[in-house]
Amino acid sequence: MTFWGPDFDELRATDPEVADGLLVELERQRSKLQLIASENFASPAVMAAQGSVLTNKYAEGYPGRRYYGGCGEAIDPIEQLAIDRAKSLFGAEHANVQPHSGASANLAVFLAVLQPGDPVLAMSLPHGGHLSHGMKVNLSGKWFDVASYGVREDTGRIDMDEVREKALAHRPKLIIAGWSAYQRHLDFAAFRSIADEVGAVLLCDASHFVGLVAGGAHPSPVPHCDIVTFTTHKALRGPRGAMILCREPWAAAIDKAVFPGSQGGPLEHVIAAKAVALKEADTPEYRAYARRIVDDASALADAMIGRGYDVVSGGTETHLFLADVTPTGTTGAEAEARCDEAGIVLNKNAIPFDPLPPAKASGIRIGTPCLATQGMGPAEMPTVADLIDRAVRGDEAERRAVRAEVGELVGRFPVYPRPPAS
Ligand code: DSN
Repeated sequence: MTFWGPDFDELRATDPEVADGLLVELERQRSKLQLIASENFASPAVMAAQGSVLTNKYAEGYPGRRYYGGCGEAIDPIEQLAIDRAKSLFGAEHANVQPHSGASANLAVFLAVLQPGDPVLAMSLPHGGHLSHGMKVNLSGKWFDVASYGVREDTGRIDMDEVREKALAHRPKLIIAGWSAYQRHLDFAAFRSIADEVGAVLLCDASHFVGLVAGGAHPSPVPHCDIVTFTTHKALRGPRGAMILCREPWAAAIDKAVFPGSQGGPLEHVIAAKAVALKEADTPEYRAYARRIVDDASALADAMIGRGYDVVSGGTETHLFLADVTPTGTTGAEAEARCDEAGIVLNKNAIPFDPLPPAKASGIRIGTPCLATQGMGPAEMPTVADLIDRAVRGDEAERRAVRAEVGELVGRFPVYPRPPAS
């Protein structure tokens, strides 16, 4: 059978502007150092599933119970494969693979668990939480009564006694464990015990670290939590999207909250790509990859500390860390811009108790999932730290020199390799 799928020549003929943009982005990803902690390079197999005829199919409902004909031959088996692989990989009782994004997954959980105005306890955004965990201008902050916990100023770590005190005072109906900028393992057992003490449902938003969990390089929240949400495109290296795992008693409510509660037709091409990513994650190669991400992050954090940066909590156990750039006389925003000029892509980030507004911020967030996908190991991390440091502290000429060295480094660890010149 001839495969009918993405045809770049066809795109170039039909829409050269979009085709050119795509090539520019491919070159940007290939030629710079990608240190954004929430990004990765999806495999050709993941992208082939995503860029397929599955995009043409409506499939509202779930496998075996759809509101459209034509789902039985391929759509149902593929979605069921994704569900079964997710349950098996994470040891979960139930999986819903339809959420379009992490925020959509969290929204579905709120719909399943909460009524408007209900009390919620979640990590504060300025301390590393996520906007969908109760930020004032987000739906979660507008519709629920959200109290927040944070990290201790002296340790940079979450204090579970403080979480318990806040839970006893606020009596949340839902407690959210999870973050987008924190470098330590969460104490899932302690969260469970607090949730039980106050009668709360325990949700873990594992978006950032679920790829490490899949590879056995991070403790799993699944045995401790009622519900776990996560995006599939970070360290897990799947397509842009999300999933929800839950205990069986929550299964019907979660499925109903995703569809028809908060979404319509599922993106079956993305679900197919999620299935591929889950298969890729269930391999010894992926487990070695997950370990390398953590080893790289730890080595890079140590190398940054050695160059005078204050790393929040003094190091990392995950795929990322926050480095305070104040000792260099810059802000996070300036450091981000200087790094970009030198071919190093990262993001400014508030550090806990940051005196600067978020648009400036005192820190930068550095993650290693992309570097590890390229095959860089701890041995390369002192070089990466040196390039970041010189980009941040140096002048324009220095940044030009760094740009050239970045090109040389990524040339030795190519991602999406170029075909040989003909
Ligand atoms: N925006 C993602 C991040 O960069 O952490 C989280 O949604």
